[in-house]
Amino acid sequence: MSQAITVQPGQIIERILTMELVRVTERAAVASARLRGRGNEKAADQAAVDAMRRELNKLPIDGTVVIGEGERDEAPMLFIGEKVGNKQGPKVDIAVDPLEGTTLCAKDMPGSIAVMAMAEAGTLLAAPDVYMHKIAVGPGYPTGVVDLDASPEDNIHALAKAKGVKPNEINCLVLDRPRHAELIAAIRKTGAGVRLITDGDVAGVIFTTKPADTGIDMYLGIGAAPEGVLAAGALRCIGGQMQGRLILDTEEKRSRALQMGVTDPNKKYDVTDLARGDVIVAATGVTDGGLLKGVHFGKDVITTETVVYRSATGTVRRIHGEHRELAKFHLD
Ligand code: VTB
Repeated sequence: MSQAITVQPGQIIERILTMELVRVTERAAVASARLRGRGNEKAADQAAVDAMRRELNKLPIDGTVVIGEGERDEAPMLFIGEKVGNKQGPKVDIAVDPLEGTTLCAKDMPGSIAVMAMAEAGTLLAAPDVYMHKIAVGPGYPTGVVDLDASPEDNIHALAKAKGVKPNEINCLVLDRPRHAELIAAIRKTGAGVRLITDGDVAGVIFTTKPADTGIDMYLGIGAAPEGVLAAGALRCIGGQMQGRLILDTEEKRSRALQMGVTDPNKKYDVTDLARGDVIVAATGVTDGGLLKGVHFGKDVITTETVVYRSATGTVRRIHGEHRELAKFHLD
């Protein structure tokens, strides 16, 4: 008896592409991992960009980079608006951060990843490379339990109540930056804990989706906008709530944002405004970290760990790769 096909026709290609995304982030991760601990952020990033771009251009997609290495004049590769793929496939938006946490990689510290998202064309926010105020919590809470415009105190109390715990049992994750001194003090005043990270807030947001494993209930603070879109893509797949607002504090930033289609500079974006269509997100560890193991180089084998999220089904796969055809990796 033949089995009914349960995948919608329009989604079949996308499903097959899930594994292709894994290949792309694996290659970017391996390329930059060779430069771990060399103190050269630029070189590590460039290696990841080259590998990611080369692999993306092999994919059967008609892709447009909406989140990339920068605007055309400042980034020769994977710039915003660059076309990627062999054009023999669906029109898709591409968001990349070939090496998220360049400093972590250059210093061989935990948590650098190669990450990308692919989504239905026109559905990812084309965010300029500016800062974004962000707040995120994992799945299972009532909609609107926390709010970007509420005080940290109110958010912690609301979240604690919804979780059924005391505020001092809530843990928040914040980027360790001087700009967050007040935020950190306000969180601690409630009795809640703050885990500080030096970089890597894509993973930081994702940590909120598994508080029992990560110990993190909420992400708060100001990080980069492109990373906000990538994190939102992952939350669309796993569940959870996120809000963000671009920080457009100069005329130059506002006009740059306007050129990218941002007509309301004060808009509070919800997770579905940041990534509103079908989306797949893949991330491979570069250095060992809380989300993923890093790349390990053996004599005859290179190992990688990748997680790939798909919004159409909410499926999350963790893929432990053992790569034995080492010759192809020497390109990287
Ligand atoms: C964060 C962090 C990134 O940028 O988004 C941060 O998660 C924000 O910028 O890994 P500042 O470093 O200027 O504070 C990164 O550090 C790099 O993109």
